[in-house]
Amino acid sequence: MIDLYYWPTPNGHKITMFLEEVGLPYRIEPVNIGAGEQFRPEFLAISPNNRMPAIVDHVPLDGGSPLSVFESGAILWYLGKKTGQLIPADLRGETEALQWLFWQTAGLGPAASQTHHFSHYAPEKIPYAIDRYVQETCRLYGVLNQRLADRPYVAGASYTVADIACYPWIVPHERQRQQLEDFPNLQRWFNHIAARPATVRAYARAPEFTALPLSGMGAHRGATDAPDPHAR
Ligand SMILES: N[C@@H](CCC(=O)N[C@@H](CS)C(=O)NCC(=O)O)C(=O)O
Repeated sequence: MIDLYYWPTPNGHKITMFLEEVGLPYRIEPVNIGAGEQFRPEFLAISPNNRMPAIVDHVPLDGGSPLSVFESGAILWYLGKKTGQLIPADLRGETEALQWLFWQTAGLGPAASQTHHFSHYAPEKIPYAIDRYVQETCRLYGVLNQRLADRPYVAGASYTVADIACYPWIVPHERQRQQLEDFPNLQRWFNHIAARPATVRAYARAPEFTALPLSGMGAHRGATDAPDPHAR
């Protein structure tokens, strides 16, 4: 059994997408980031960066005590290795998946997150900051669009953790002031992943948590991403 520390944001959706795709049993432990639950000592013990998602694997492959993992990219990689799924088996395919996974966590995720912040949450609208992050997000969409020009998936011929990492950050494209029509290869890939039954099941988990009573959602100063209103 996997315990998933989760809130319905793009980084949270990545892990439900993976778990639904491979059919690994999991139990969701909600971490209401709007209410500051990411700072609870019991959560910090498994996620010292006070961010969700995180997991605890109660049956790790080495047969040892429960193993915790934080950082969405590391969690996807850990679960891919554990299950032998969604990471290509050959060296070159694996390296493609790994580098695009890093590209998402180091590039697309932070840029899109800052776009959300400065466009929608910052108490003061700063045109320079909004333009900077909207333009960087646009550049990254262009990189992904080009990458998908001659292959169906981000890492190549098969669906991998790299696709799962990217998809939830494209879902709120309107909030990032991007139009998918401007990126036809990305749009084709996006529509294909949106229709996967596992993607539909993963996003169907979100409303259970957004429906929970929230104490101060969006008021917490450190919170970078409130729940995704585009969650489906
Ligand atoms: N690099 C981290 C980012 C995780 C992250 O930023 N999570 C946000 C929600 S999407 C969070 O927990 N925010 C709480 C806070 O800012 O205090 C990952 O990929 O897991």
